[in-house]
Amino acid sequence: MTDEQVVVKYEEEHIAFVKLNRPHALNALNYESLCVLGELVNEIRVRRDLRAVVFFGEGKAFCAGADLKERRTLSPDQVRRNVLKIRDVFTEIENLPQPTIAVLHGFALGGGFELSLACDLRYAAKHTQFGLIETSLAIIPGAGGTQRLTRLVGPMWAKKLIFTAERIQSDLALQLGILTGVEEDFESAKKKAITIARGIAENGPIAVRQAKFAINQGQNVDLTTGLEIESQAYELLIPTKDRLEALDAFAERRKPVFLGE
Ligand code: CO8
Repeated sequence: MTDEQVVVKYEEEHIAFVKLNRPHALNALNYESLCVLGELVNEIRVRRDLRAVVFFGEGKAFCAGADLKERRTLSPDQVRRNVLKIRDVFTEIENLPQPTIAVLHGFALGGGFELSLACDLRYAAKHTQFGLIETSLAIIPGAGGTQRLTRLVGPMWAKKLIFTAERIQSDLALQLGILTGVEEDFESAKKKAITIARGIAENGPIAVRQAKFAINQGQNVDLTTGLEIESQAYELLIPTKDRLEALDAFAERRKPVFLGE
């Protein structure tokens, strides 16, 4: 480990912020960053008071992908270790019970783009460049990109983007359904993400988690199974105090206060 804090977590009210913090390397992901990222994600997972998570990058980019300088020094087994690690960490991010939002600016390339694809929502600054550029390095997207991008944009566009390794700008990424929204610059994209996170945090937290669970689990199953997952997720909400609080608040013409109980 180095003295540098390669990934930083802080919290504001019910929202966790995870900042990639290797700006001198455009937040490229080395093995240490992946390990710290994984630890922080697992700390967030068990926190009932955290209701949304915002990921962003320090400096002039979100993330330029795998650390190519480190990669050059690795044996094939160490490369396998890194690929397994990145895949596991991104799956842990995807499976976080809290909604996740990525704020993208500068570059979101390779593993950096794949990290954002593991998040639920993506807001980008106008001039951000996106690309699953791995085939230009004689590898393929190995951190979920071939699967998650395809589910978002369909196989034709996923193939075009991955085969050509092209970098696209925010406007096309928005058009393709990769982005939830585009803002003028990093600050406004982050502000937008925080506004969305705060809005989410005001809703019933158990309901939001159950909704995320039902959507994620239902994506890869047939409709009948998906409807059964939804029904079970709903069932868990019936005995909650928050559900009764919502009904009381409606009757009393006030805003509900949800405690996550
Ligand atoms: N790894 C390490 N260092 C990097 C990386 C990187 N990916 N990207 C940028 N840097 C460093 C540069 O070397 C430079 O450092 P220094 O000043 O010490 O030389 C600093 O960041 C700033 O970069 P540039 O001067 O190059 O900045 P530019 O604005 O001129 O260019 C680019 C920005 C276009 C993003 C350019 O830096 C670039 O092409 N970077 C490489 C992008 C890339 O190919 N990423 C890898 C994609 S493949 C991948 O992510 C595979 C993931 C799959 C699983 C991985 C398991 C771990």
